[in-house]
Amino acid sequence: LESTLEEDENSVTPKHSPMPVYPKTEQQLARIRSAIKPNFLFRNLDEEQEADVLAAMKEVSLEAGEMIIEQGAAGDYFYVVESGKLDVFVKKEGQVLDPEKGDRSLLGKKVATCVEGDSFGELALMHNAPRAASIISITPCTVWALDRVSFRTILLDHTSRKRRLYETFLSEVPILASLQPQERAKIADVLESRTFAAGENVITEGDAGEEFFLIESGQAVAVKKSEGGETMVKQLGKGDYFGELALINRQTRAATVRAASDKLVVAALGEQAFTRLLGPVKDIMARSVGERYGFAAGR
Ligand code: 1OR
Repeated sequence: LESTLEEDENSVTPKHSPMPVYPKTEQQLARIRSAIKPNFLFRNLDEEQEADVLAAMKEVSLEAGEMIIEQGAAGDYFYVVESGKLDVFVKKEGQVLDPEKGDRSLLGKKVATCVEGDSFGELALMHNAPRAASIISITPCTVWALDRVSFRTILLDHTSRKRRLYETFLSEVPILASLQPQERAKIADVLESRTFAAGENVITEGDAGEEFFLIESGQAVAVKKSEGGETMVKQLGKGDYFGELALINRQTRAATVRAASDKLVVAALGEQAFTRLLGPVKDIMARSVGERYGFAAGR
C-alpha cells in the first residue's frame, strides 16, 4: 500500500485546524506506541507529530464478529490493531452485502488478515474514495482509531512536508539527476535523516551493508584498515553518496565512513528501497565503481 500514498496537497487540512485530544494513561500511550512502531505510515514522525497522533487516537473495543468497516461506505477513521485478529473481505461488483443475514459469503472473498501492529482503513481517507473492503473482527479486538481530519493533517501533511524538505537537495545530487521529479519524491518519502558528531562512524568496514547514504551537510572521510592503522581513501561532502558498494556487490562494507566535521547529516535509504527506487541509478553506480575505487564491481 506504500506506493498509493500520493501527493494531494490541495485537500490537506490547514495546519491549525483543531484536532481531538483524548487523554491517555502512560500505559495506554506505551501500548499505542508499540502498535504503531512497525507501521510505515508512522515512521519518521517527529516528536510533536507523534504526540499529536497519540493524542488524537481513540480506543475501540470490538467483540468477535463485528463489522468495523463496510465496503462501499464513506471513510471516517483509520485504525491500528493493538490486539486481536480481523479479516478483510472484498466483494465482487454487483454483489449485495446484507449484514442482517450474517451471511459471510456475501462479504465476498477473504483477501487479508490484520493482527497486532497492522493498520487498515487508510485508502478511503487518502484518496477520498469509498471503502475498498469490509473488515470484521474474528476475535475480541482492541484497535486505535484516528479520525479522517487528524489522519490527513498529521500523516499526509508529514509526507508532503518531507518531500518539500528533500526536493531541492535531491534535485542537486548529481547521481540522481537522471530521475524524474516523481521518482525523487518517492525517494524523499523513505529517506531518514541522521546526525553524527565528528569522529563518529556512519558505517564500519567489515560490517554487513544494509543502507545507502547521501550527505545532506557536513564532511565525512572514508578510511580503510591498513598495517599499523588506517588510510584515508576518500573525502566526502554535500551531495556525495556512499554505502552503495556493499548493496551492489553483496559484500561487507569495504571501508569505514566517519564524520569529519562537527556535524554530519546524512539521509539513509534502506536496501529494499535502494533496489526498488534506485534501479536505473544503481546501474550507473555499478558502472562507476571502477572509477571511484579502482576495481570492478562483482555483479
Ligand atoms: P479502506 O479505507 O478502503 C478498507 O477500507 C480497508 O481494507 C482498506 O482501506 C485497506 O486498509 C484494507 N484491497 C483493498 N483494501 C484492503 C486490502 C485489499 N487489504 C487490506 N485492505 N486487498 C486487495 C484485494 C483484491 C488485499 C491486499 C493484500
